[in-house]
Amino acid sequence: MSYETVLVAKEGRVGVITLNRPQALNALSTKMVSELISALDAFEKDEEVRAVVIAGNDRAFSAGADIKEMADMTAVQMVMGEHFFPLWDKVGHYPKPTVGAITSFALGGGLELAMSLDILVASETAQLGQPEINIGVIPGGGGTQRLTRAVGKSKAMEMILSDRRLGAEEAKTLGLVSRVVPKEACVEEAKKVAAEIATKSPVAVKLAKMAVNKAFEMGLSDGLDFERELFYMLFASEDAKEGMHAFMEKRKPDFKGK
Ligand code: DAK
Repeated sequence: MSYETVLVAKEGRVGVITLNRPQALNALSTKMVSELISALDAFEKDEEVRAVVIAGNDRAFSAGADIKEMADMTAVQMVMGEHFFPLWDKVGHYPKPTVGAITSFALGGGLELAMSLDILVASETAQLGQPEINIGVIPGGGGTQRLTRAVGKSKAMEMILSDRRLGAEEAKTLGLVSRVVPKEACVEEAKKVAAEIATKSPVAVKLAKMAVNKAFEMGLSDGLDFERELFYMLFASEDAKEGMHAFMEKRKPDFKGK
């Protein structure tokens, strides 16, 4: 399939989607989000793809929702789905592992998109923030919830109420991103993280991702029970047998996702 606003490539077992509206700092237009979701859907169905990288370009990961597109919309148009908003939650519910390459600005919906991914790699020059307050609105794509869980109340309040932005190192210290690398290495580093995950059992990866995400939704004892059930369930997979036997036979496992 060909797209206008995203670039799509497959590198071995890693699917790579590059947001590609550099002239608008990758502002999230309805078209771009639709194409992003359609590329994600294609990678979900593609058994060869075991992890997906979503990357920005030199100028931005994304500066948020396209303000020019959104400015004159009515609440009713939004409720009735005349925007990308109904598609939004698909990223957070994506079953395969996702790695974000925060090449530069991740602002507003750009940061919210990033926070819906599993692992974030940031460039040294990245700027992360929720500047919606400057245009008279609040985060609407998960920022008040995901950012607060990630960085705590005081820092989240400062960012959301006053547009205080985080640099990459501070974001790493707070746990919002997991690695910081030079700008030119950012996308490659994200691909490396994804490629490493792609060597593991896709069944175990999928269930591990589900279990970690539940940590944000369940109380501790329910979460522990949930984890235990998934752990037991994995003993029904061929991959778990393969992994343990490969260990005992001192060879590399060959995981088939079965
Ligand atoms: N929308 C549209 N165009 C944008 C844009 C944006 N968010 N950000 C940048 N651009 C465009 C600029 O208009 C400019 O275009 P031209 O004037 O050249 O045509 C071009 O990109 C370059 O931008 P600047 O000239 O401003 O570049 P600077 O380096 O001077 O500044 C900046 C970079 C990122 C600091 C600045 O552009 C900026 O402040 N941008 C706006 C950031 C922002 O306010 N983002 C939040 C938008 S609201 C939801 C899901 C998601 C959302 C809501 C609901 N649901 C599921 C319900 C998300 C909402 C948002 O993100």
